[in-house]
Amino acid sequence: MHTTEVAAALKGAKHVAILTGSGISAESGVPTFRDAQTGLWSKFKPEDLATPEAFRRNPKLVWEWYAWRRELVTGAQPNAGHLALVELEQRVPEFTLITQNVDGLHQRAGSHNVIELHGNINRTKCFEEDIAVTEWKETGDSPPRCPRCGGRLRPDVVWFGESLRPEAIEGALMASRRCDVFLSVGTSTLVHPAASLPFEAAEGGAIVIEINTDTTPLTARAAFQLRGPAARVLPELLRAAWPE
Ligand code: BV8
Repeated sequence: MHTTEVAAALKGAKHVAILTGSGISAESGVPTFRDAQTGLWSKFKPEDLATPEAFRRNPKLVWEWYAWRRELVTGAQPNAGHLALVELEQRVPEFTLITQNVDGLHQRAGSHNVIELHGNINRTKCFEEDIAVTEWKETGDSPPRCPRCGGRLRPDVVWFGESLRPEAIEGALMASRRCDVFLSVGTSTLVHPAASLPFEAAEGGAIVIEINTDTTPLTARAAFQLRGPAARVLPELLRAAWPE
C-alpha cells in the first residue's frame, strides 16, 4: 500500500481536488449505482429511470423512485470517509470537492467548497420552466404540480442526456487542471463528463490517486491506488499525513 507516499504528497500539496462517486456513501447505507436495486425497484436499472424520456413516459414512477431514494438519504449519516474530507479541507491551502453524488452527505458532514456536478435530490424544480420550486400544494398529484405554471415537478438532478450546469463543470475542470494532488474516491469513472476529470488532472501534471475497492478505467493511469473502503482508507491517510 502506498499510504506513506500519498500522505507525503498530501502534506506538501498546495491545491487538492477530490472527485467522489457513490462508493463514498456506500458505508452510510446509500446503495451505489452499480449495486442492484432492492424491493420494487429491483427490476429497473438506474440509468433507465434517470432520463427525461423515462419521466415523460411515466412521471409518477420516476418521481416515486426519487422519493424512495430521498428517504434512504434522509435516514443516512455521513461516514468516516466524508468526515476525513472535512478535516483535509482544513489542513491544505486550497481544496475543491467535486461530487457526482446527489445525496448532500458531504455538506451534511461539514464540507464547504463542494461542486455538485449532478445536482441534489433534496432540491426540486419545474420540469417545464426548469426553475427551482421550494413550496407547492400537496394535492395528492404524483409528481406534484408547479404553483406557477401547473407543470410537473421533478428532482433538481442532472439526468442522462442532459447537460451539466456550465458553472459546475467549468469550476470542476478548472480545479482539476490547476490542482497538484487529485484524489478519485469511490467512483467507477464511467459517467462523462465527470469521468474525464482525473485524466485532465493527470494531463495538468497533478499526482492522481485512486481510492476504490475495485479497479476502474482510471487505475492504470493513476500514480497510486489505495485499494479498500473509503471510510477506512481516508482516515488512515489523514493520520499518516498529520499524526498529531
Ligand atoms: C451529458 C444524477 C451532454 C441522477 C447522474 C462520452 C462517452 C460516453 C458517453 C457519454 C459521453 N458524454 C456523454 C455521454 C452520455 C452519458 C454517459 O456518460 N453515459 C455513460 C453511462 C456511458 N453522460 C451524460 O448523459 C451526461 N450529460 O453529457 O450531456 C451530452 C448529452 C448527450 C450526449 C452527449 C453529450 C449526464 C451524466 C449525469 C447523469 N446523472 N446522476 C441520479 O443520481 O439519479 S450519473 C450517476 O451515475 C451518478 O451521479 C454517477 O455519476 C454515476 C454512477 O457512478 P458512480 O458514482 O461512480 O457509482 P457506481 O455505482 O458506478 O460505482 C461505484 C464505485 O465505487 C465502484 O467503482 C465501486 O468499486 C466503488 N466502491 C463501492 N463501495 C466502495 C467503493 N469505493 C470505496 N469505498 C467503498 N466503500
